[in-house]
Amino acid sequence: MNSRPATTDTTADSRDTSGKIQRALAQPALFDGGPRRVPLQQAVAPLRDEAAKYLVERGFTSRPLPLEELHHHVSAEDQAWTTERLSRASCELASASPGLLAAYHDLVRLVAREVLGFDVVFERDPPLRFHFPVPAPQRFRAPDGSLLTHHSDILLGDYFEQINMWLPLTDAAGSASLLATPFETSIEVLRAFAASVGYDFGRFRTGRTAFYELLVSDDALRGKLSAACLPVPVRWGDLLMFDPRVVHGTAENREGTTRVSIDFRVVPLDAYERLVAEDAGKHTIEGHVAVRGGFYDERSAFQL
Ligand SMILES: O=C(O)CCC(=O)C(=O)O
Ligand SMILES: [Fe+2]
Repeated sequence: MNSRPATTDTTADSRDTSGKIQRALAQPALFDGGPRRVPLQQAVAPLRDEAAKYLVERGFTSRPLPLEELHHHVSAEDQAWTTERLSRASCELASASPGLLAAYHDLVRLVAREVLGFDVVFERDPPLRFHFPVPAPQRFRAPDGSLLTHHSDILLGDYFEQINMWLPLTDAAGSASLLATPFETSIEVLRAFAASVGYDFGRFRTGRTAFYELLVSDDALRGKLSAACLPVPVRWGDLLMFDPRVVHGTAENREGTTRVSIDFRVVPLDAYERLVAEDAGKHTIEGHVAVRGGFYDERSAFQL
């Protein structure tokens, strides 16, 4: 941790001793700033079927139902937000069902081979999220009471080299969908956050809560971000790929429809090898060591 008081430094570079944050934020945007939309309806149809079956297997519904109508059938208790995830019905894929996990692997294989055209390591156990039209909890609120879930996954420890994948299994628009900020504004806001933690890389990559606190205290920054971070309307099966520096978030769903989605992170295999060597294989993401067999699947996408 950088213990030098930020006020004695005159430039960001002098605080960011390794230059790591500066360099990472200066890299060109992936996908022209993205999110890039890739229509994959045919490949995603099995995931929709498996998600409907999972809900029956776990007793959330009595029969496989259209996912967008779930809020009429799942109990109010199972729709409510929990501390770890959007709702009790939400889960991690690997623990959900073998069918769902197999459909996820098929999709990762296709994305690497047909969409990206290069091999990647991929998240072993990503979330299947059910975003029901119910009130959100009081945490992560702005002073005006609106939900302030904005973040970049970099602030959760994810690597700058990552590609974020967000896959809706239902149509989604407005507050039911993902909120995303244009790349330039995202970088501007992340630079402001980096300055607020003295360009300390350790504080930056664990900065999710500090980022929220900065937004609460800085009205101008919060105003700029809230105005720029807007819903991305999607059809089910439209994969959104985006640069991990894109600041994104979840709104309180006021649309009267259920949104179901899977979000998973991938890292190009060559970047992964370099990062693991740099971090000596010790870095953790969400409590898992950021290595194959830990946060990432043992196999690369081409090995599936
Ligand atoms: O699905 C959401 O509402 C949030 C997703 C997210 O934060 C992510 O994909 O990293
Ligand atoms: Fe995220």
